[in-house]
Amino acid sequence: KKINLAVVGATGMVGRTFLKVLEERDFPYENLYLFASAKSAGEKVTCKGIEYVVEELTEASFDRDIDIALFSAGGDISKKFAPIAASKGVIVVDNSSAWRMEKDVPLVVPEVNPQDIQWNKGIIANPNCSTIQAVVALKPLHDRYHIKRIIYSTYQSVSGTGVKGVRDLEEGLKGNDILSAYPHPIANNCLPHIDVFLENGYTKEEMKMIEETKKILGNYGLKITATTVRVPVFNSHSESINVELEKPFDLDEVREILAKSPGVVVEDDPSSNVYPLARRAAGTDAVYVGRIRRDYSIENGLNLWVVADNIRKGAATNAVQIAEIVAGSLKK
Ligand code: 2RA
Repeated sequence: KKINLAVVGATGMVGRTFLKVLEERDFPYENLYLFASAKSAGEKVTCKGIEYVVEELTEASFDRDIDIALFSAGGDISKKFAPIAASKGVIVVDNSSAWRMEKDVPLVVPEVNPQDIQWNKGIIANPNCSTIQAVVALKPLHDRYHIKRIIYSTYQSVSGTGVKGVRDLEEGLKGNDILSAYPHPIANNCLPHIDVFLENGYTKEEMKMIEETKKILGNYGLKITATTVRVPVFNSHSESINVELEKPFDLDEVREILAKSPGVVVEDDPSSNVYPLARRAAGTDAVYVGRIRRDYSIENGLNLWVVADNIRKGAATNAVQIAEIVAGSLKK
């Protein structure tokens, strides 16, 4: 049976990248339905050489033969419409944070915990971009050496905030400090403020990385802290990750394990100025790992520098990979 696929939020930055990735990977859909807000309805979008007219998303949108729906239209739309789609037998892959921590919603990175897809009840959640790239790098090390503690420090691009963030940086670099996405100018600045601040002094982004990592690695005992920072970079998130492992390790073995891990590219030769770079990662789907070195301040400590395109592997490609696994299971 060929798959009928819907994309909700088809005109947004991630939505458009969904279509690009579906085309690049020749996703096996027979029919494609594109939905967006009333404001964007009527827009024409092309995928695999065919032009589609974007429809307004309504409660009746799923009253047709749709097997899988990719959502990237914000948490409110997912909160309301994902259950409606699921109630009609659609399997939803949701890029918003609305459902990620629900106990009967698998939170999935295909290279890390694909098996969790099997217990979905109609909604599968795509993790936060900064979490996805981190767990792709950490999973092989967790399997081999068992992680005790993680310290995340991130350097996140403005595309994580969509077109508003990109515009703030574009204008800021021209000396026009508009504040549409951020409370302070982002040009020539670093903002330790992604999403909103919580009672505990952390931001929602920091708590997402902490809680989502535990759920995806299936270990709620992990000790994790995070500082997430917006930097004046257009695309790709860069992350300094410090891990304390249970078991002793040999650096060459760590490099070898990472180089063989699914979705990982090791770029680690500082003597030739080789380490992961945001500009090189942009537009690709790999998670790049470098600056692999021992943390001599603790026993079995390791430092990594991890970079990935936050719109592709951090959102669109990860969701399409999940949909490919779901499609494969439906076709049997
Ligand atoms: C950000 N990770 O970078 C968040 C949401 N995409 O803004």
